[in-house]
Amino acid sequence: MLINTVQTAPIAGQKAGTSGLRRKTRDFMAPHFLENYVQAILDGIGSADGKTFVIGGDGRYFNPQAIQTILRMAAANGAAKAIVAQNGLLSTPAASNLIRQYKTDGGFILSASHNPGGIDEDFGLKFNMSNGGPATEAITDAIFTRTKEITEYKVLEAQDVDLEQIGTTQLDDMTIEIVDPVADYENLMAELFDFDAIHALFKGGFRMTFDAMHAITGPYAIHILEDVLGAPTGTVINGTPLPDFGGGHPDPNPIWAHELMGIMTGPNAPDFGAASDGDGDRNMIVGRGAYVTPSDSLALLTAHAHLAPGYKGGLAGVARSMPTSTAADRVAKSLGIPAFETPTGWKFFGTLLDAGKATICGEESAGTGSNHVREKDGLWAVLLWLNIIASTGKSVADLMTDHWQRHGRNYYSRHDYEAVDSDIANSLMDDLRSSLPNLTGQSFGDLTVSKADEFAYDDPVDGSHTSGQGIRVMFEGDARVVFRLSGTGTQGATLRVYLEQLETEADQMKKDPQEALSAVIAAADAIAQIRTRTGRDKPDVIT
Ligand code: VG1
Ligand code: CO
Repeated sequence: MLINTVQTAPIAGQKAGTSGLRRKTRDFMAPHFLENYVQAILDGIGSADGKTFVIGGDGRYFNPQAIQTILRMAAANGAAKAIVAQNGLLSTPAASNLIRQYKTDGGFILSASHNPGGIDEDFGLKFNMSNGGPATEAITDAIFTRTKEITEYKVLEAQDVDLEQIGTTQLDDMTIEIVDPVADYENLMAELFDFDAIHALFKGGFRMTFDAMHAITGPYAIHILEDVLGAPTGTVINGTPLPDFGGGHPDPNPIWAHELMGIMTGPNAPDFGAASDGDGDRNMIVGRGAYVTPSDSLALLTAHAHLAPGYKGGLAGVARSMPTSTAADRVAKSLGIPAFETPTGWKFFGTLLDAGKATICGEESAGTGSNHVREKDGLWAVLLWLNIIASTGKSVADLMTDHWQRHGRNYYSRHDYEAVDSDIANSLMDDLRSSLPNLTGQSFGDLTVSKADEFAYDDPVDGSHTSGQGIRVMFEGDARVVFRLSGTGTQGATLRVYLEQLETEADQMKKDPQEALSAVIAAADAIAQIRTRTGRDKPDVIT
């Protein structure tokens, strides 16, 4: 075999963000960039020698070429085997499942998730560990260190591998197993959910629209919803994965999934609507004329999960990321189970899931999942909702109204200011940080600050400490604002402002969220001077 050892310069500063490394596609395509990062990963995890990896991606531009490079490098670095999804198309949750099911040493997931795709857009690469979850901070730090010192990488000189045929092939000494990406995932879902009840629901005339947003979930959703569960053909829209996602942002929120929102609020709207993101790990849930915020979705799923066969014994606990609303905590309290609060990013749920402390986890950004894999899982959430609807016979709107009457309603919204000048964003956060000691007791309109801090986390399982995870300002009367800079953007900085206000009066549950939150929104601006500093008069995206 011909292994080339290529001399190269370090690619310093390639630090993985919230969910792997994301850069402009052209950066990833630049000479040696992808190769250096892949070698840094293989070095950062110890070595590739004798190991088995899962490889696949969300189908975006450069996915096929990048997979071939990773295969050649894994082989040159001594990997024993690669399990590759047919045509390299693999959703993030399905990848997590394959890593676990085949007891591999980890996997390479090629995705920039909700970021747009194309040669002028974004690409990403993430390494998941043998538990199926995103690499921990210790591993991503080791990879980052390697990016700064790397001087050479190993790559096999070989032809591209044909990834179209399911079966086994060789790349020199490395075995490549090409698998059907949907089959194993479908089996897992069939174990967790009452497929017969959902089948009967569709048979009874229940209608839904699933918007795959031209991203990876199309084939999974068409097979599971239409072929297996009997939903009518056409239930899944935008179901063919495209390298540029049809020019859209595959981000499942009312802004980017506006086609679905139009259908759900239009005449003849179906009973249920859902969408998923670029790599299939996030979800949007909407009833007829009733959008469900992700934080509320997590709370509702926590309250009703026992209706699905996979969770009939109840939940060990629920975990949410810090900026996610406290709605799930209120359910946990009523169920008598623990609620955990972690930093943003799925990697922080891994230890809790592995230790059996949490069964369901979720984030305000529309990621929900459970201990069935170690990633958030868009279709899983959709199927659990369908299972709950089938078991209760209630509509989405009625389920939510009942939920609020029982637990109170946490009005919630996230305001994003995108592509802000990095210096401006950083100084805004720095100044906020320095103002923290003086905030307590100050009033902004009718709201008085009860506590203000910067979130840090001590993992209750492995004891690891993570700091600088967002600035929280709590107000008397169960209101809160959180300020945080995104770790997934590729252009300038994105400031995320998370707003929350609890309402427990039964007759106050039907307000427009922006209206219900107006006092918190005003306080947030007064505290951080967002408009003055960024020169923006409103957020770019409100979800
Ligand atoms: C965003 C979300 C976060 C999510 C992350 C990855 O991160 O806020 O909750 O875990 O995306 O999701 P940030 O740092 O931009 O706020 V995905 O679907 O892009 O893998
Ligand atoms: Co995603």
